[in-house]
Amino acid sequence: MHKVIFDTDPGVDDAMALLFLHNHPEIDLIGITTVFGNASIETTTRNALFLKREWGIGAPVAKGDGKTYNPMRNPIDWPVMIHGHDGLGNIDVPDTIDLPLDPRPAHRFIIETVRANPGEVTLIAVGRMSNLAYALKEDPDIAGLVKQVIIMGGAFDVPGNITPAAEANIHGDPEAADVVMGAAWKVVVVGLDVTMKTVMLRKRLADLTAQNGKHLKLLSDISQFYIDFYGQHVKDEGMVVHDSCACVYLVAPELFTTCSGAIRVVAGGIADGQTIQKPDSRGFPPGNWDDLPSQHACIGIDAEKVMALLDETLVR
Ligand SMILES: [Ca+2]
Repeated sequence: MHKVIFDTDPGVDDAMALLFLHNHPEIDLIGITTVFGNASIETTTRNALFLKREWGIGAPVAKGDGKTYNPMRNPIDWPVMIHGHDGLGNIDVPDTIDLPLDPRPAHRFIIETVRANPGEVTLIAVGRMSNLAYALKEDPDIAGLVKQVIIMGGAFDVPGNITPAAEANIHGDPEAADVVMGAAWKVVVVGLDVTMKTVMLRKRLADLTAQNGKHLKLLSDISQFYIDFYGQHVKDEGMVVHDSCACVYLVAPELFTTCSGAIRVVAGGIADGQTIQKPDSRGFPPGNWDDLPSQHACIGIDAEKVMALLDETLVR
């Protein structure tokens, strides 16, 4: 069993990823930590509690601080045109959910849960990297106690999605992402190079919902607004399933190819939030990538098999 803490900003594609983690028989979801990005921290946390309640998920929810690693960063508008005003596709999520939060802030929940399960926990981070960076700042030694970190974010040999240089999760907190990439733990970056190839068609989601209406009806309702947005960008009416793609990596890494090397994140200037890897196979004069751990950027994917595994798990 893979013990997982899911660090998330629900978020439509986050909701699908959460259902994948909840349904997969080899995954033990032991915590959900919330971060801001697709919506405010209040909204993403309320949404995490809502999905927990609706899908009967046992894992506790711990709320993030809702602050970038560098407090001087200017706030970015919430992407309401993609995720809706409620962060879940404008389905009228109740204002409050009558479920308790874990009393700890997200970064401390991560620290204490990792310390209680040394060497066993995978962190899957599909929002901004703020909580992970704050956890490392408070307790740098957890890097050696985490099994691996899988993140959805970044873009290496393809354009970004919020600027030509940057992917949104990284762009929302570049200083945090640079801390996460530079820490002495194994990071696998599942970025736009591969996620843009994983598309859930509207029709396919309807077919899956017909097979298992109980949980998928809600997911389908949540997803329609996002598909309306992505429909302009994706052929055949579908949605890119960024966050699910990162979760599939956990149980089927053989469906991905990776490039190893130190990764840095640009902070400031026109390329703010850009991810740049120094491949281990290339030599360069001394520079800013030296003496950092070699991380793993996904550069190839068997998208058909990834989507088949996603389909099969969502209908369980
Ligand atoms: Ca997300």
